Amino acid sequence: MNVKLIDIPKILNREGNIAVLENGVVPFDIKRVYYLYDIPSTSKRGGHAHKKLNQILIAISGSFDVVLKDGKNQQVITMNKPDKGLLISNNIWRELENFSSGAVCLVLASEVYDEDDYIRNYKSFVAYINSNK
Ligand code: T46
Repeated sequence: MNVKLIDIPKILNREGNIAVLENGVVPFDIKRVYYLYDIPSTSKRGGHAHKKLNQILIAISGSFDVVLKDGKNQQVITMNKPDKGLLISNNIWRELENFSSGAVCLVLASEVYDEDDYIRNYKSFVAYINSNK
């Protein structure tokens, strides 16, 4: 599946750590940054795929699960470390769930927001990827 966990370079310090994302670590030019916060633990976010957009998700605080589907296989990745980034390429269905209290999901995105880039229906997603093979 076209997803990858990235180790974010960090500078460890007894007084507190710094994690740094710069060119070379992020495999695309960042055009947008957003974050999900104040998320009720029962929330389910995502439930869509993107035609073009590539993104990196980071659990800046707390934890959550990311369910990933490519139309054939499914995988669940628990995000719970602020020095790990989950690179999700285009054409991957994602669902975010099991948010811990205080969880914050930071997202680095390769494109500005465009609702036309979303596929928000799973059947349409499967039809879309099969038609692009
Ligand atoms: C993703 C997951 C991790 C905007 O107007 N601009 C934006 O940049 C974003 C991200 C959203 N919106 C609007 C669109 C909807 O009216 O905010 C509303 C909620 O968006 P959505 O239902 O897409 O939120 P999530 O949390 O389900 O998904 C978001 C991203 O859209 C998505 O790309 O991978 O976070």
